[in-house]
Amino acid sequence: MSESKARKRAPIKGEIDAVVIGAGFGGMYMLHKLRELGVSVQGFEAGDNVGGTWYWNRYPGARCDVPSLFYSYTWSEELQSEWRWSEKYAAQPEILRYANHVADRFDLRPLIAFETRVLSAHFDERSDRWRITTDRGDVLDCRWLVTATGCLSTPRAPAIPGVETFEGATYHTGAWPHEGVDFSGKRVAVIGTGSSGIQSIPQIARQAEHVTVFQRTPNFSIPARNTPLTEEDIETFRQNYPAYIAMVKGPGMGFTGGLEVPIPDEEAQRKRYDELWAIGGAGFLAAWGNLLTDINVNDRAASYVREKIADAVKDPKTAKALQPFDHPLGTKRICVDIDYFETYNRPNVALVNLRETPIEAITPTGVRTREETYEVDAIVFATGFDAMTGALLSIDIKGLGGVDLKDAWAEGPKAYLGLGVAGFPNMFLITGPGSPSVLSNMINSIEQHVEWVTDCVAYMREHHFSRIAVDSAAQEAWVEHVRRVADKTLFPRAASWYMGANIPGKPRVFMPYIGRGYRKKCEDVAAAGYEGFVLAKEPADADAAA
Ligand code: N01
Repeated sequence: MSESKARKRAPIKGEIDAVVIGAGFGGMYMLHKLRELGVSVQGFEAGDNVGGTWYWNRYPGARCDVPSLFYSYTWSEELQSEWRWSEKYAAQPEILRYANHVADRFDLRPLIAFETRVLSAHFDERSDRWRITTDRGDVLDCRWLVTATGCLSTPRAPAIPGVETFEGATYHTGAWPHEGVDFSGKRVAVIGTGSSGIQSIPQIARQAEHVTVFQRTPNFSIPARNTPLTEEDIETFRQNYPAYIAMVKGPGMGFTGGLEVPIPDEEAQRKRYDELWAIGGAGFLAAWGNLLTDINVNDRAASYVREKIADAVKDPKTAKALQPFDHPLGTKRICVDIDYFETYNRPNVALVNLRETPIEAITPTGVRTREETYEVDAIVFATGFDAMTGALLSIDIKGLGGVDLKDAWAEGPKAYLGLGVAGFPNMFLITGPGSPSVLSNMINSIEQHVEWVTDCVAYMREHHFSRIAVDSAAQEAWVEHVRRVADKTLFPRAASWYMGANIPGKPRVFMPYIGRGYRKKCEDVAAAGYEGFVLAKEPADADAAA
């Protein structure tokens, strides 16, 4: 959206209690809760509507990999009972409709300035307030800054030589044109085979004249077995809802990794995999509690999936190239697909294995590998995101002493509980690095963080605190704990975006928190008067808190 097309409005200036950046599921709920608390709040959103990740990722086949009944807010019974999902895994348009419904139902739009990017956030230690500026000329001073900028919201296109010379159309799955794309009669290159590529390739192949998939690393994918939801499905879910809520609010946030469980013999294992394969979806990873911690257990499950790929793909060379080999199952985000591997049996789809023949350049008319040039009309980059930190670090955020967040995170992101950062008082991250975030059901994690932040703001108001600052020793201890817990799993063995490995030069740190008991830890911290944070009544000696 160019600035000239953006809706005109006067710049917003002055003082307010809180600013929330982002109007996805995190930002929307945060706005609702703060307003409910009686806090004056302004939201800023780069898009021209709500929905966050579901606003931007409109590529064909975009669909949630968490069952829709679970990918729903739980904080409003009315909302829960009046919204009806149509499919087991909702497609992007339906999730976006849900986000819009929430915005209307709870009258959130008046709180949000759309088509507005926050440029800077600078902390003023004399007033304990943040000064926020935007690309629309807004200048707002606020006590609390909440970043709800999303974990996967900064699309990344690789710097392939010659990309700027390409004369056809280029698209990124994470910034898809709103009007959609008609690939009929077109020769299309898709670069990237993560979740976005795996979801979009079957859909593009149905429409385009020809699709060439450029794959650097094959990924594990489990069939979704998507179906329409029946009245019976919904009734069963309603009946089990209290148990579901108890599980969500339980200490483990539903994550069951790391358990030592006895593994039965080969035949019984196979039976279990057959059952889970027939059910479909990411639940395959829950086959055994130690699937993500014990390489022997993982190897067997991975072999099973590789066999399934070989069964699905007719051409043996293509099947071989599609079998993941360089990471344990589930240590890169597991993909959930509809007809992905079967799509390679179509006569109009070809796979180029970049491990054998890397891309050398993009030419004005196609993609050139070491061995061949592929003439195409369009290129789809399904090349992922600068995950977890990209959106935050694209904002000029300066905390105590004018320290830049980019410098504070030069060795990788450091945050206490994924909620706050030492040296950046009164700033809260929704699902920040060091919290379960992308390893959990995002909606549940968002709700937990929003509610924790709301309670914290209420506490500060009640006790007349003007500053809450993360204690750097508590932060160091938490970061170390996050690392140690991750090291007990197989996750660090994969060059994944969880590790920052997809971005050249990004420090390799396992960013999400994979341990159990996270919710309880956050509750205990709050109950102990915000242990690990330093609260101050007056704008004061900042160093005491940093
Ligand atoms: O991105 P990715 P994504 N030349 O980073 C390849 C969520 N999501 O957008 O592995 C050639 O996973 C790269 O290859 P390699 C979900 O959490 C959710 O697909 O680096 N290839 C890889 O194949 C997911 O994990 C849903 O060797 C290049 C691909 O691009 C996350 O978003 C749906 C390349 C990037 O895969 C990210 O998924 C979609 C190059 N220079 C996404 N550079 C749901 O279902 C990169 N690649 C909810």
